[in-house]
Amino acid sequence: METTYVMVKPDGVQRGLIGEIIGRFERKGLKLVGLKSVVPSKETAESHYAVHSERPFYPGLIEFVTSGPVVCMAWNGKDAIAVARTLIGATNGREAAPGTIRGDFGMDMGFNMIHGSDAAETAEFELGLWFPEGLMDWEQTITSWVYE
Ligand code: DAT
Ligand code: MG
Repeated sequence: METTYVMVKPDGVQRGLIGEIIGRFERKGLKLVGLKSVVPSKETAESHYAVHSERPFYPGLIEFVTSGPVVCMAWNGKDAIAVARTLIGATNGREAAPGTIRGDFGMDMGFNMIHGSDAAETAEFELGLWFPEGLMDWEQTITSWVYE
């Protein structure tokens, strides 16, 4: 079992897609182990996107992600990191496959509504960054009907 960090970005919140996005992860069979909404600080946003700090789009990305509320989530399940990335779709909404979140709702690269960790190390770092208080440890009764 893995846990991944997923975040509805300010454009997803502004467009009223919080429920739609959370619903897709719930219906897939992932287990919610962290959920909150915050307006990210510049420090947190800069740490989160530190790998992109030398890219030309970085200043705009930081301004965008700190511009309003985001929804921070932690989802747990088998191969949760890859499963979440599959649900999310390609970075550019115009190229993302139909059926994915970005493919169904997005038309842009920067305004792509959602973030998902891309590997085990980044998930661990991002979960610690956004949920320093820790995650919820609970048994979900449907688990025995999600996995054989
Ligand atoms: P992803 O969010 O699919 O993991 P990424 O890690 O490569 O994509 O980039 C992080 C975010 O930065 C991405 O969601 C949108 C923005 N971004 C990436 N490449 C960009 C570009 N060429 N122009 C503008 N924004 C970009
Ligand atoms: Mg990424």
